[in-house]
Amino acid sequence: MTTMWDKRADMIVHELEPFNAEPTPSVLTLSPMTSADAFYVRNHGQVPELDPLAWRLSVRGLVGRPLTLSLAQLRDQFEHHRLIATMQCAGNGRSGLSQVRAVPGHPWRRGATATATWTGARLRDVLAAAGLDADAGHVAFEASDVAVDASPPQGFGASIPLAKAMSEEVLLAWGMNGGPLPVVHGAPVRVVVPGYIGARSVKWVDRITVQDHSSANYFQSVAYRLEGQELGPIAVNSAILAPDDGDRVPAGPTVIAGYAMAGDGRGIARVEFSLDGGRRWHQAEVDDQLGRWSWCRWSFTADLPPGEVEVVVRAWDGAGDAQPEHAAQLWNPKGYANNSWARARYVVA
Ligand SMILES: Nc1nc2c(c(=O)[nH]1)N[C@H]1C(S)=C(S)[C@@H](COP(=O)(O)O)O[C@H]1N2
Ligand SMILES: [Mo]
Repeated sequence: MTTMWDKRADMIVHELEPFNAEPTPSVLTLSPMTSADAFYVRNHGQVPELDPLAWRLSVRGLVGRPLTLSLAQLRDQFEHHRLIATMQCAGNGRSGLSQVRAVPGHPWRRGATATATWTGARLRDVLAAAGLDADAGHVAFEASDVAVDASPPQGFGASIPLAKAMSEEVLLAWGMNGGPLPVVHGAPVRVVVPGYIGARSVKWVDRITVQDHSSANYFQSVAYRLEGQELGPIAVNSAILAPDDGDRVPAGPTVIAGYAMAGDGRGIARVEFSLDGGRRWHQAEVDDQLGRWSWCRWSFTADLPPGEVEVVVRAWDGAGDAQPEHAAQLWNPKGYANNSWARARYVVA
């Protein structure tokens, strides 16, 4: 069976055009890395079909030598780097906020996140080739897809602070999981900003502008803000993937599994679970992180008593930050950054 953009047939499709979809939670437990057919897709506009031979990347603004690079030049003139990074949408977990009070936007569960190996050139190497002016402060990206949900409709764009842009982890990627970057994920080239909300990892990027202020693009200056602040690093969060919320499970020892993700390379320090609503906590087993920019998978075996059982999970990052308890504490009108405790209710028979 052929499916949209070669995705699994069992994806939860939030919108067909533009295509927005996430995997069912249990699919994310199949392997530590996410296969391309299960990787969530977040599109604000139609996927542009770009000719890789005609594609050009311009680098301009506060630089000494503006550049225009073809794909071949990008690949030939810059060192190749490979990195494992988790992509995560700021709207991941939005459905939990909608349960508090309605929010517009796709009701993402906690599958708007996935982990891949990305191959590309370092943004900082390209910026170094262009030569930064002294007053450079932000690096802005623009793409060729037209976002219909922006006002006015415009190409998708974003920016990151110069310090992040000059870090070794930010890539201009043409490869994913050892193969070519799929079109729906941004081919010919996308930005990968590990540890930041997915919206900063601009797909189909064709313009890079070095400037002294952040991007005026709708998706930086209006959307993806929380309490007036531009969203950047991800807040520590976790999800229970299997068994899924609402599942019937047999009484007795049950393996419960999920992921935890820390923002901006802070790493996961520990993951805890509770079977009594947060009075007593126990440690989950946390797998080795695949790399500084990756989620961690965790699991534990719980002896579930018959009846209705709620399992809650919270993670701590390396900076000592923990997930807040309730989605109600986090509710915001656009439904971003719901990093409240992960919860799953089971009917134990
Ligand atoms: N050009 C462009 N880049 C984009 C987007 C988009 O709509 N257009 N969506 C952003 C958002 S909100 C997210 S979460 C990630 C999703 O990346 P994925 O579709 O590869 O999972 O891409 C980001 N980059
Ligand atoms: Mo996103």
